[in-house]
Amino acid sequence: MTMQPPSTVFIKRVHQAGLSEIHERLEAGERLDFDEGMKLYQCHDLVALGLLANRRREQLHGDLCFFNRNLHINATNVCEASCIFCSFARLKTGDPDSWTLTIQQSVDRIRALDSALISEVHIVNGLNPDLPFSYYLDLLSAVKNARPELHIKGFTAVEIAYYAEKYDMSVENVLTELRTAGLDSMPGGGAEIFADRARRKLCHDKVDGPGWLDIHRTAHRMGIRTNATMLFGSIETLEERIDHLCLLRQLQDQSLRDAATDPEHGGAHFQTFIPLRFHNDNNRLNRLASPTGFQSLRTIAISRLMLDNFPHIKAYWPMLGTQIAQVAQHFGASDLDGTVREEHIYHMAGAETPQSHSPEALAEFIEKARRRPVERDTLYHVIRRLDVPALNAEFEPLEQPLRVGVVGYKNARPLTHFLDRPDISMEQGHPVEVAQWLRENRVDLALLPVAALLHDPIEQSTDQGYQVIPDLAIGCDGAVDSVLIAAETPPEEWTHVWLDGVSRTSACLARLLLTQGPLAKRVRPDLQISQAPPGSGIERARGTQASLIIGDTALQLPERLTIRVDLGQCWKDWTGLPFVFAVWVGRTDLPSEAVETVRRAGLSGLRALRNGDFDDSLDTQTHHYLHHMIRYELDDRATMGLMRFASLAFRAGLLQREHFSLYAPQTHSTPDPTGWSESLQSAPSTNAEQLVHLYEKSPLLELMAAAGMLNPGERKVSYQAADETNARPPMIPLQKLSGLLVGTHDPNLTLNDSNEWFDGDALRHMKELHVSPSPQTKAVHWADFWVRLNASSTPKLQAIWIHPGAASTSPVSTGAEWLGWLALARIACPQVPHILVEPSAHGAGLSQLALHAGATDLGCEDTTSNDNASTIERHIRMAGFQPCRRNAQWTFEDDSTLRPAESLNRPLRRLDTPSRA
Ligand code: V47
Repeated sequence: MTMQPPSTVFIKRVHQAGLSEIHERLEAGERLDFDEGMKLYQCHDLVALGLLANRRREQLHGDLCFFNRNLHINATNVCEASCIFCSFARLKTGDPDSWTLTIQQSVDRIRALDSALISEVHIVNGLNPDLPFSYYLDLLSAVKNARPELHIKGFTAVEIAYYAEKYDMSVENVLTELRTAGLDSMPGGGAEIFADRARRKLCHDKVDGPGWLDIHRTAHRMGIRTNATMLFGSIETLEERIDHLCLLRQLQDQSLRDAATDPEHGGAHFQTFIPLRFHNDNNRLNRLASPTGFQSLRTIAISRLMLDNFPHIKAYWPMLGTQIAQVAQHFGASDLDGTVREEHIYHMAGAETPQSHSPEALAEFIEKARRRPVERDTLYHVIRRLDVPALNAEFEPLEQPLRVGVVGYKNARPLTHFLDRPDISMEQGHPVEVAQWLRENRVDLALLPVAALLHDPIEQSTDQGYQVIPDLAIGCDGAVDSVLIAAETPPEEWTHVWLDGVSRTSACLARLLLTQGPLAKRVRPDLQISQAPPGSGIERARGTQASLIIGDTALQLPERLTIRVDLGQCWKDWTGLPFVFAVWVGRTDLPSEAVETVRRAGLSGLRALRNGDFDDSLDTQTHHYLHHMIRYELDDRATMGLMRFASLAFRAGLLQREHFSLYAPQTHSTPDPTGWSESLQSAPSTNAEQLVHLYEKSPLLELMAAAGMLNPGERKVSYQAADETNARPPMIPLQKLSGLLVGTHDPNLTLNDSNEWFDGDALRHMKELHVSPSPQTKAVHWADFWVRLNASSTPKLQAIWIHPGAASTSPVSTGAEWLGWLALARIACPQVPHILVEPSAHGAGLSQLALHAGATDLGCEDTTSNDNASTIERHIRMAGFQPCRRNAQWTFEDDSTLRPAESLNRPLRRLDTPSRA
C-alpha cells in the first residue's frame, strides 16, 4: 500500500539511533545485507528499530492483524532426538510423562470441538521409534474424516527427515503419502539455528541446516506451503541469527522465482516466519537466562526488516507472552497465531501463558493494540470479519458506479432491496449466465451460487480469484423447501437421479449426499446420477427415476411427486451445519467502498425483513419461505458449513477450489495524521484537549518515540537499592480522581477530596505519585489529571508510577495501552523528573521498552524475588542504558555500588533459580 512520508519524529528518532542510512535504503526498496542486519542488532534503540519495522509491516498489511482458530495435537512426545533445549520430549515409550495418543484419542480432541469454528489443526510429534509410518497416515485421514474442512498443518522438516530415513523412503515419497492422507501444509519447527556450530551443540542428532532447507525446498516444489522458525536466545551468536535469516530469505527467493518461471514447480513458498524465544525451564539449558520481551521485540523487528520476501512475521503468543505479542504488532509482526488450545512444547518449558485464548479475547487484545483483527485460515484467506458496519449511517454515493449481477430468485430480495439506487445497476440472469458476466467483467459483483465461486476458472495458480462480501449469504439451517430430490418412489427404489443442470451447487450437494452422506446408506449401490438439461427435472421424475429440482419450481411440485427429500435438511442431519447456497462474489480489486455498500445494504435488508418493513409486497407463502426457511447470515456456523461443503466437494473432484476468502477490511497506515509531532517538538502540551488528541490519534510508536526524545542524552536509569534502612513503605491508595486511583508511599499524607488534593498541602510534600487506571479509564481522564497536576505546586515530586491497572486485572492484556499512557505522562508532565516502571508489575520486557519511551527508573529492588540488583542492572544495561542507584528519598549514589558490568553477548547466565532439567 502507498505510504505517506515518515513524520518528523520518525526521521529524528531513526537519525538519533544511527539508522538513517538503513532507513534510506529501505525507503528505496533495497535489500539489507548481512552487515546491515548486524548493525540493526547493535542498535539498542528499540523504538527506532520498531519504527522501521512497523513501516514495512504497514506497507504490507496496514493496521490489520491476522489470527486463526486452531488446535494443537502432539500425538506423541516420545522422541529419539536429544535436543538440549527441549522440555517436551521423553526418550522412551513408558518413561514418566511420556505419551502416545491412539488415533481415536486424537480424533476425540477434534470431535470435542465439533460445534466450534476452527480452521486449523497443528500436528507436531516427537521422533518416536516405536510407531509405524502408517500411524501418521491413519492419524491424518482420521482427522480429515472427522472434520474435512480442517486444514492440517503438520510435521516439521525434522519429522519428515526422520521418516525418510527410518522408513527408507525419499523425502518426496514421505510428503506425497502424507499429503494423500490429508496433510495440507507444514509448520516451521525444527529450524532452530542453521549454523553448524550452534546446531551441533543444540541438536546434533537431527537433520542439519541444509537438510532442513532442502525439505522445505522440496515441499515448495510440490506445492506445499510452509512456515519457518528460528529458536533464539539460547547459545547462538547474533551473527548466527542473521545468517539464519539470510538463508531463509535465499530459499524464499528461489521458491518464488521457480514458482514464477518453472512450470514444474508447485507454486508454494514460505508464508510466515516465527521467531521462537528460548524457554529455560525443565531442560538441559536451564542455567541460561531466557531472553526478555525486549530481546524478542528486537528480533521480531529485525526479522521483519531482513525477511523482505516473507509475507508475515508471527508473534506466537504462547511463547512470547500475550503482552509482548500484542506490542509486537507495532514491531513488525502481523500475525499472532491462534486460539491454540493445548500447547505442550512451551508450557513444559515454563511458559506462563494460558493454554488457550478465545477468539473474542484475541480480537479484543488486537484492538487494544490499535490494530484491526482479521480471522484467517492457514493460507491467509480471510474467513471472518470482526468489524461491524454502522447501519444507521447515510449511504454515501459511490465514486465509481457499480454493476451487479443477480440470480432472480425470490430469496435474493432482502440482500438486493437496498441496492436500488442510481449509482448501482443491477441485471438478472440464470446462475451460469451471471457467473459468465462476472468472468467477462460485464459485472463487478454477483450474487452467485457458491459453486461458481469454488469453480472459478480464473487465475487458479495465483489463488487470486474472487472474494466474498462478509456477513451475507443465502442458506438454510435444516429444511429449505426449494432444493429437493423429488420422486414417486422412496430412495431405496431409485435407479436413476437426474440433476437438473441449472445449479451446480445443488447438483454437487445432491451428489455428496447420495454418495457419502445419509442418502448413500439408503440408495442402491448401482444408482446412476446424471446431469439433465435445465427445466427437464419434473418430466424425468417418474417411477424409480428421481430428479433434483430447485428454486421456485420446487415450491410448486405436482402432487404425483410424493417423495420429497429436502437437501437442506439432509445436509443438516449429516453435518449439523447450515448449508450456504449463494454469496456475494466479486473480483479481488473491487473498491472497498463498494464492498461496504453492498454489505451494509444487505444487513439493512435483513433488518427490514426481521422488522417486517418490506413484507407488504410478499404473498404468504413467500413470506413464510423468506422468514423461516432461508438463513441469510454468513456467521460462524454458516462459514463452517460452507467450508465443509467446499472441502468435501473438492475432495470428491466436484469443484476446483477448496478455499474462499472474504474481502479484507480496508487497510490504514498510521503515520502522524495531524502534524502534532511538529508542535510537540517545540512545546510539550499542557492542554487537555490536545493531550486527548495526542493519545487517541497518534501511532503508538510515534507517541513513544516522541516521549523518549524529551530527555535527550539521558542514558542513566536509576533503581532503588533495598536495604533495611531503605525499604520502601507500601503504596497507600489515596483517592479516586477522574477515573484514576491515585496513591503515594508517604503514610503521613491523607487526602479527602479532589480540591484539597490538587490545591492542598499534600502535593507539595509528595515524592512519588502512583496512578492506577480503572478499566473505565479513558484518555480524557488522563489528560484532565495531567493538566491539573501541572497546574499544582509539586516541588518535591520526583516520580510518577503508572500502575498497569486494567492491564493486570482484565482477562485481556493491554501492554500496548499501558505504553501509550506512560508516553503520554512523559509528554504531559515535563517538570516531573522521573517516570518509574517496575519489572515485577509490567514484565521485564515492557519495562525495558518503556525506558525508550521516557521512563528513567526501574523501581525498587526486591531481594526476595527475581527483581534483585543484578537482574535490574542487567535489564538496564541490556536496554542500552547505564544503571545508577538511589535511595527512597531519591538521593543518588555514586557508581561504586553497582555490580560490575557483564558481557551481554549470549549465552547469559540465569539469575533466578533454575528448575529441574
Ligand atoms: O522446533 C522447543 C521450539 C519448535 C523450546 O509453523 C523451543 O505456525 C523455545 O515450530 N524454548 C516447535 N523454543 C514449535 C513450532 C511452531 C510453533 C507455533 C507455530 C508454528 C507454525 C510453529 O519449538 C521447535 C523448537 O524450535 N522449542 N523447545 C524451548 N524450550
